[in-house]
Amino acid sequence: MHKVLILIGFLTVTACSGGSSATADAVSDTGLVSCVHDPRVTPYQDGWKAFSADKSVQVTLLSADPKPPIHGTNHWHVRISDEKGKDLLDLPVDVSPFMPDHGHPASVLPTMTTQTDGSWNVEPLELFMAGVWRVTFHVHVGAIVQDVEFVLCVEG
Ligand SMILES: [Cu+2]
Repeated sequence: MHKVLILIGFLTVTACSGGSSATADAVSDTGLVSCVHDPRVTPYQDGWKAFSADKSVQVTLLSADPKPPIHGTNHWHVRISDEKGKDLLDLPVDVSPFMPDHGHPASVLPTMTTQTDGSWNVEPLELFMAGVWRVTFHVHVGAIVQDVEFVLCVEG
C-alpha cells in the first residue's frame, strides 16, 4: 500500500511540475524542496484568522487535524463571522484548495458542514502534494462572494 501511494505521488509531481516555483522554493539538506520560509505562507496556529479584502468576512481556523496541516488528508474546524464578530451561518460556502505554483486544485473538493455551536467542519481537505497551498473560502453573502484565503506550506 505504501509503495502504491509513493508511486501515485511521484506521478502527480511529474504531472504538475515545470511551474515557476523554483525560485520561491528552498532545497533542504536532504534535497527535498521546502516552502517553510516562503514569504507567502503563514505558519499554522490554532485561531489563525484571515479576512476578505474588505474585512467584512472573517474566517477563523479554530483547529486543524492534524496540525500543522500535512501532505495528505486533513480536517479543519472553522468559524465564519462578520466584521462585528457575529457568526455567519446558513449561507453557501465553497472551499477551493489550490497550488498556485503548479496551477492545480485539490483532487477532491471539501464539504462544509455547520455544527450546532455555529462552527463549520471542512473535510476532506486533500492536500495531496508538498508545497504551497492556498485554501480559499468563498462565502456567499447575498449576491456577493467574499473570498478569504489561507496560504500555508505543506511539508513533504
Ligand atoms: Cu502540485
